[in-house]
Amino acid sequence: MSDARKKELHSGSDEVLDDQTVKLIKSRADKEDINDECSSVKASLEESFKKHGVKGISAAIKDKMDNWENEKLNIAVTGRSGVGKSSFINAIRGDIDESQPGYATVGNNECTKQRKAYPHPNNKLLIFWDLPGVGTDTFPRNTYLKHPEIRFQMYDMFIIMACDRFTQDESWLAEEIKKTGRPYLFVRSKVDAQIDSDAIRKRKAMKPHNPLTVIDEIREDCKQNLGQEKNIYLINNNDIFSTNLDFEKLFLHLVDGFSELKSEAFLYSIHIFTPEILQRKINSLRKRIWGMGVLSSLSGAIPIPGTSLVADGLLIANETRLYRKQLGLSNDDMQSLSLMMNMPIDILADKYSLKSLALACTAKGVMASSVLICSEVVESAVGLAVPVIGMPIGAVVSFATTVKLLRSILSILEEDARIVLKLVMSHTMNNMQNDVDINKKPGE
Ligand SMILES: Nc1nc2c(ncn2[C@@H]2O[C@H](COP(=O)(O)OP(=O)(O)OP(=O)(O)O)[C@@H](O)[C@H]2O)c(=O)[nH]1
Ligand SMILES: [Mg+2]
Repeated sequence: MSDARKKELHSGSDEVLDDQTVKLIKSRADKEDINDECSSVKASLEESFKKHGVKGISAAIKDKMDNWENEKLNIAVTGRSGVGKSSFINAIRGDIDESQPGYATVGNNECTKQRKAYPHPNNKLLIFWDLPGVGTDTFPRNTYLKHPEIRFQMYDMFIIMACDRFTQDESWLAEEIKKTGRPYLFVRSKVDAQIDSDAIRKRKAMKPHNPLTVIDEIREDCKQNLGQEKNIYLINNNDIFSTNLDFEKLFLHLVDGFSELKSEAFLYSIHIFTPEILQRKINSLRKRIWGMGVLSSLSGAIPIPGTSLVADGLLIANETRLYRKQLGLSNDDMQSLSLMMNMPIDILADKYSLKSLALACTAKGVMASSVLICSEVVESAVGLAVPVIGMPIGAVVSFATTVKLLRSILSILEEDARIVLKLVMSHTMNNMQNDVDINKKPGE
């Protein structure tokens, strides 16, 4: 173990998790069957082990686990002036508002004549590029692709945006992108404004207004103008969770539209939560666990005093920190939740049975708690779960301990994340309902 690692392991508080949390982790760990995990990875690990030895596997897994952090992602958002590009870029980077750094200025008077980069606050390598739209006086079709402001070749994905009819210019641009093999999609913004103006028209004409009909009409109009194109998303930049609109689908399209590593980089950078996005994050984090088990069995695992167990406390503590951040349960997230709910964190945690704060453990804390959590749980698993043939028994124990602990911790945090998401969603809905009530004229 390196000196830096030793220092990190022994830094911070060595507080043991409280009794209740230990019991909870233990009961979950008891239920986790890790053999399915093992059998699926065993073969490929044995292969790499033969080829590269212990060091080779370690490096390969570390690369697989952490490489998303080094992935560059350039996403172009193009569209004519005023269609809502800046609003979208703020929304997708986590609903950034005017008071936050990196806010893209939104307004009616600005005009996109120069491209501008907007890095994601969680990941400076994920950049949204605000590009001028095609077909204007300054950016006519015939010079658009070669224009020095556009740099057409450098993007991993194109988002083509309009707030009313898509024209032949946007279809032409899609054709040009298709030739390069890069992915693209269409976004139709300001759907809410069209719904509102339909409501006014219908009210004047004393006809019934149905927002779903307006949405269908917009979808049909997009189809008419874009022909065979399938990837068309209707959104309201001011409310990314609008029901019946497509922000969540658009987000998932972006996740799925990239290669594996870029897809992970996108998923892990974005701090937006809906039930489906949360599920994707959980699935992805769960997939990392076997690799973490192997890493802990290959390096850094140290004996847990007084037992036959070994574990890599630092690895488990770091991974727990990643889960909490990814699932919207970090200390900062909990502070924001407490502000939003106007309730001190401990009372909030008590009222909604949230465990994530209790899991804010240091490496030393994990090691101390592992004794309590793991002794019988892991011993019963050893022998069944051999990650790689020829490994010493200590490594096997470490693998089993790490996998069981991480699975258990993730499943506890998953429950918290779902509770928090429900709280945030119902709070947002209530606020919006209040806004509607406030804006309602008397007698409406
Ligand atoms: N109702 C509604 N208004 C929106 C939406 N998106 C943007 N707007 C408004 O439309 C106006 C222009 O939005 P921007 O985001 O500045 O548009 P832009 O494409 O960046 O404009 P340029 O920078 O001039 O090219 C602003 O007043 C926004 O508040 C939306 O989805 N719904
Ligand atoms: Mg703008």
